[in-house]
Amino acid sequence: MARVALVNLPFQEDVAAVAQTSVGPPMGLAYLAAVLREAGHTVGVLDANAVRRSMGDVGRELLELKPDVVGTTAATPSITLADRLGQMVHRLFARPVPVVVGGPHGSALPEQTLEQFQGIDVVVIGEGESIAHRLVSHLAEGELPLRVPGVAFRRPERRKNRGAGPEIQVNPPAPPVQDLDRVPFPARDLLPNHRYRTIDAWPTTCMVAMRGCPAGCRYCNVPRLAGRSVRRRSPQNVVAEMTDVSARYRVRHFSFLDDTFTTSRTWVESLCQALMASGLAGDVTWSCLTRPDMVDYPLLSMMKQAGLTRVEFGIESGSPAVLEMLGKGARLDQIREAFAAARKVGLVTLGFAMINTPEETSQDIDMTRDEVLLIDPDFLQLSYCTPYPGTPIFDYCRDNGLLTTTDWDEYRFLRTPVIRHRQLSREQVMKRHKEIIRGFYLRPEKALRLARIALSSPGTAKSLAYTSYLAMRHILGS
Ligand code: B12
Ligand code: SF4
Repeated sequence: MARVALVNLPFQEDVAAVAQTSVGPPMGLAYLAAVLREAGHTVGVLDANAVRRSMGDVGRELLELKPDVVGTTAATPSITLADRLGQMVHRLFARPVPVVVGGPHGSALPEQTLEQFQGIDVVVIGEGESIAHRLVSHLAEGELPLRVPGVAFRRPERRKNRGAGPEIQVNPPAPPVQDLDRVPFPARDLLPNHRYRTIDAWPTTCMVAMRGCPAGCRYCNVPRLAGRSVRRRSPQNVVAEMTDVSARYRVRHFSFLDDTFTTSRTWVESLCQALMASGLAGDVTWSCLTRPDMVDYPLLSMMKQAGLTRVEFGIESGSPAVLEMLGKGARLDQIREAFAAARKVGLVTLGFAMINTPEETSQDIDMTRDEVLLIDPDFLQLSYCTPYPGTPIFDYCRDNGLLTTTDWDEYRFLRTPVIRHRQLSREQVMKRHKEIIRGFYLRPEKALRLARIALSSPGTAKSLAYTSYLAMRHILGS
């Protein structure tokens, strides 16, 4: 059996900005740790992001752990950091220690990732639970994972062409786990649980109740990463995990990471009933993310009764033309109604919107500015539309000469626009971004509302005070 170190890279400093102030557990790595441990491997998880460790610290901890295999997860803007980790691991150990990278970037571009980043030995495409044990066993024995599905790796013994690099083998995809109840609960005992917070709750933790999304938003990686058919855990299985976690770690708030929590009304109703029957509903709170066209007042009321305190929806844009371009599939009236219903029910709301979408005009940006003020969610996360590899928007931007860079470090949606705007310069786009954020947050009624939310519980006050500090630093400083 192998010794496996799973590293959550220290990316937070780079992504921190307004409303990007939550620090959550690396759920993918925690699930893999549980599966590998169940199979008999020795696993350590180093959440360098939450405990604010530098790459140098990570190196020192790895030397102590002496792993046979190192794994990490990477979104597009952290893929170069994953490569740095790999290069460091290759230097640190005299024996070969393979470095495996999973997550959205490698899943979208497995071959290119291996060509571009020599620190990465194996890319995992899509979900890892069904193959992790086989993969690690092969690698720890010094064998290539020739017949393990869902992975890509170099074949040093085969050359692509004379003089060119080694051939890259991309294996057929691994079938996604169908019965999610059979996956063990994430190994939270290996995580620094007290470090996790969200915008309005601390301490908190995250939950994953389902995988996949039926929608087809053109800017989103999820349908390709996890499929368009939704697989759900049973409500009983979800409640069992929440009960266990709240007893063990005294966590009082759970953030569901599921992209579209309310795709099945029946499932949500059963979950709410199970939460109420278990007594958890009065004891813990939770938040979730969903589409505005998949909720209504009665459903949100029931969710509130079962402990829901915050709901997050995509607004995306105030321009119907942009919504159409993005393939959002939700209309402005539905978006407004969803926020109004959430407010009426008494929920805290967070809205996601973006500017600098392909072919967007300056007037479209005005419409988005006006729309977010009209809808007035409690929190707003305004990003630059970012074309992540593997999405239709990426292909569109590439094919129409709208990509300003393929330096993946720049693909941070709150920080840098990477789509060429046809009317505005990059500086003008960034100025518009700042204006909208300031116009939204720097209002007396907003300050009052946030103060009221802060007073709702000590955990909320603590987290919101910190969130406000970071937000103000960002709004006023940059
Ligand atoms: C939670 C989350 C975050 C959290 C991360 C918390 C943490 N500590 O890791 C925060 C808020 C910090 C975050 C930030 C960002 N995120 Co985010 N995030 C998500 C979200 C909603 C859920 C991720 C999750 O936990 N899923 C559940 C677990 C079980 O699945 P998983 O992580 O995919 O892991 C599985 C497989 O990928 C695989 N796997 C993954 N890693 C490994 C490693 C090994 C060794 C193996 C064998 C397998 C394996 O096996 C796992 C189990 O099946 C996803 C949407 C989604 N549905 O995936 C977006 C998503 C991943 N995020 C996205 C984006 C864009 C970002 C940001 C770039 C946004 C920004 N600020 O600019 C940053 C980048 C941060 C970074 N790493 O550099 C995009 C990724 C696009 C891309 N190509 O990069 C996604 C897909 C959302 C989307 N709609 O497109 N994010
Ligand atoms: S943005 Fe949300 S609703 Fe749209 S495809 Fe992605 S996960 Fe699904």
